[in-house]
Amino acid sequence: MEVILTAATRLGPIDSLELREVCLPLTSPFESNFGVQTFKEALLVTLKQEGVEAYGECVAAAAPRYSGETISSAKYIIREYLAPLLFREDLESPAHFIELSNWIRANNMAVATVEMALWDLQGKFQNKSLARLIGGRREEVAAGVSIGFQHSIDQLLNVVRANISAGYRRIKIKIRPGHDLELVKAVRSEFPEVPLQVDANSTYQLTDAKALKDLDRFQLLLIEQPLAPDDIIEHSTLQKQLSTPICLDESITTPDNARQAIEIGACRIINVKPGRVRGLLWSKAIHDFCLAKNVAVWCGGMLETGIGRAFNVALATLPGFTLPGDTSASRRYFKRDIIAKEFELTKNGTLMVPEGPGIGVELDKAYLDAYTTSKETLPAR
Ligand code: OSB
Ligand code: MG
Repeated sequence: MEVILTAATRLGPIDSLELREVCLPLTSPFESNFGVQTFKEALLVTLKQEGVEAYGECVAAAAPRYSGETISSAKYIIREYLAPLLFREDLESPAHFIELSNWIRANNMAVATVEMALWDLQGKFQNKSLARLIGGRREEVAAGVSIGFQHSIDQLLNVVRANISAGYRRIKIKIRPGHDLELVKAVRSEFPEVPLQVDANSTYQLTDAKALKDLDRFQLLLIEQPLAPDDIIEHSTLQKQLSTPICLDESITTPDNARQAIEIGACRIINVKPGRVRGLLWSKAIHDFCLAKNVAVWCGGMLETGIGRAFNVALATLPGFTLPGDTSASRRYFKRDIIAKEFELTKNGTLMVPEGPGIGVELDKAYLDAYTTSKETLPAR
């Protein structure tokens, strides 16, 4: 795509913003502490400016389980408070947008949706891939896979086996009290060497420390988010009792709380999801701090469509992303993704980083329209 622009030092005012909800069938049901998902409901935004389209994807779900945000709350925040910032003459950049929206408490997922679309727009205007725009140098990123709860241990082993054969570089399984030791033990006995980690999605309490301590002998890469999101202090108490590194996901919402969590020893690894931390600017700030402190980071996922996946992949090209991400191929999630050229797993167990301008993926618009459940355009005309 050729984009020729008059010396674009500013992004604003944006011509229009479209809010679109889609509902895509998943390849297989995904069961976690948040329930069983058979569809992915996603809120997508499209910014239009001087004939260029830029995209963003909100990681909020329909219900406020993983975080307090929902698709509806994000739409409300975007419509009422964020869209007006886009229509300002003086809007300069994603960083300027973050500054202008700084007064908005919480609602990180809503802000991230628009911030990321602005990065895509900036990349397209400057004819640079998002990965290069943010300073990433990798051409491919290591892919792990997150496996939900299964009906039986045999079924879990089947799924793990299939994903290892497919070439995924790391396996993550979900655990919860009463469904932890037996699962880890089964996977470890069949796959003694596979890089393995577990995700508890806040299902444990400090009084369950013994059950988590029992996992120390299985050489797990990490235990993700054992305790409640606000329990930073309790995580530091727990980490002292475990040799396996704790990795925080839900708890980490800002560069400041990431720094505090590391300073008090609440975690030794961070799962960065740009959609959870207001977008790429804060993701990069968390990355930069962790890199300086020698704390590993990796890029998590929220079952994103090809749009959100492209942002995650670009982020994971930064040097501090040293562990494989939950950045799996399109096919692991969807019968069919909304992008024209789906993300595929390479022979090396990686995803290739798109090289085109911005997020570098094109939409399959007819398919997208067929799976759209609602659409509105701002400013309302
Ligand atoms: O906790 O990492 C999580 C999916 C939805 C919400 C939260 C989480 C997840 C996953 C899947 O584990 C990650 C992915 O493959 O996108
Ligand atoms: Mg998680």
